[in-house]
Amino acid sequence: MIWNESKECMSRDEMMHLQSTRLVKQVKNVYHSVEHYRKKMQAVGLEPGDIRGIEDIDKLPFTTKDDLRDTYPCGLFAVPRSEVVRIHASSGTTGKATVVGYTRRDIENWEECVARILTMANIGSSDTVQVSYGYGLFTGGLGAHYGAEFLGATVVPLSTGNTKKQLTMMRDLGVTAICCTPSYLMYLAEAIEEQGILNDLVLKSAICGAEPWTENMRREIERRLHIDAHDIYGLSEVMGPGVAGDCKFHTGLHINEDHFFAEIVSPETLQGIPDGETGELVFTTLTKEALPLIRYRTKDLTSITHEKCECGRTTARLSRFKGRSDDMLIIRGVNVFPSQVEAALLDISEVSPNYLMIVDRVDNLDTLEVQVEVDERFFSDEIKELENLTKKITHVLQQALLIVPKVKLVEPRTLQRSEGKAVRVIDKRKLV
Ligand code: DLL
Repeated sequence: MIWNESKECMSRDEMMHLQSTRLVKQVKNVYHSVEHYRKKMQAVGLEPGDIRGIEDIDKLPFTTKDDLRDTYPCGLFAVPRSEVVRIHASSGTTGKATVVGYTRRDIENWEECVARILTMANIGSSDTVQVSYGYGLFTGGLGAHYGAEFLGATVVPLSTGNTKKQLTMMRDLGVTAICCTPSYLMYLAEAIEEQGILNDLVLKSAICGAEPWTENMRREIERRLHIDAHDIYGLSEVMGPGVAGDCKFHTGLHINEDHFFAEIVSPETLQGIPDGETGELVFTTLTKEALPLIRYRTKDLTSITHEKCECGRTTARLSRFKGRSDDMLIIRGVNVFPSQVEAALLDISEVSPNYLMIVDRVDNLDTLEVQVEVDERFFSDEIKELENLTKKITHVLQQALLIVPKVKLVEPRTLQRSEGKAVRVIDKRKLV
């Protein structure tokens, strides 16, 4: 089934026409409502009238996470606060979070986008959907929740953690679909095998995203749980989950193109590159009211195709994500920048800002160890003192990163120094 045939199966000409009309309106809107955009456009001598359609998009300046940071918290909002009905946030590159907002209409469009993707995964009103993405400032939980509810499905809002309860609910409530990160689903699959309860479950599909995963991992999940596993993509700045997702043919993620115009550019030259070639994904939000973004550089690496899919949808498709062009890590679904660790450590006088992050995946769960050099002036042989310092650093990093790292103190000047770019991260996770 297709949730919204009139939008998902438009001819390319109709889609481009719709995108053009929406872009022209959005550019006028941001020029008049957001000082930061107006200044950026004026700096390159651009007026709203210069943008007459999608073919003019590359005249517009790019937007990056820095623009959001420089206008923290809500400087890019295009509506008065009274029209904002929801706020979410994700990690910024340093101490400051990236704050995003939604009007009532934004939430309605978001619900629709997620409902389209759940429909691609064959989920409908008679399904019971367990949402095991985190609820809160992260967009995963509430985003999936509203979309599933909009579809008319029965939603079980479990959020993350408490695996025992997740499995009890899944079995007792007859859950037929689950939304969670792929690594957490692998972890659940193991727990299900250990408890020998697979035959008690009626699970038929999973909608996984929020972190990179491979086609092999998707197949492995399908094999172990006897379900269909689907990919869902999104990012808080642009909306949250539901920007794109894959249908039963698994030949790329269909973009909700009537809301988000996608470009693929070279991260070096920022010039557009042809269909099928890998580059950085850039989005312009065509309908967002609270936080419209013009040519937002996602830093995600992928390629695009505009060919019609076997499922009947005509929307452009993104290939499975191949990584990022910056140093952002995704640990247990949470975005982490090494610069956040550095910023947090600078506030602790007993340590030097030399650190090493070791990311691994143990039993399908991501782990983070942060090795920190103790400052010479504070180095002590007293175990109690070192324990207290470890606790203090763990607490500070947990506050900054929203995940609990394992902190390991090391003696002064023991972490390897590098002559070029410092090596701050060792990521041992192998995506197979
Ligand atoms: O992760 C939104 C989301 C929630 C998507 C639940 C899907 C499911 P952020 O926390 O802002 O938002 O992180 C966005 O996560 O730029 C990608 O690098 C990565 N990402 C998200 N989905 C996928 C995916 C949510 N399907 C960042 N494959 C993005 C690979 C993904 N990477």
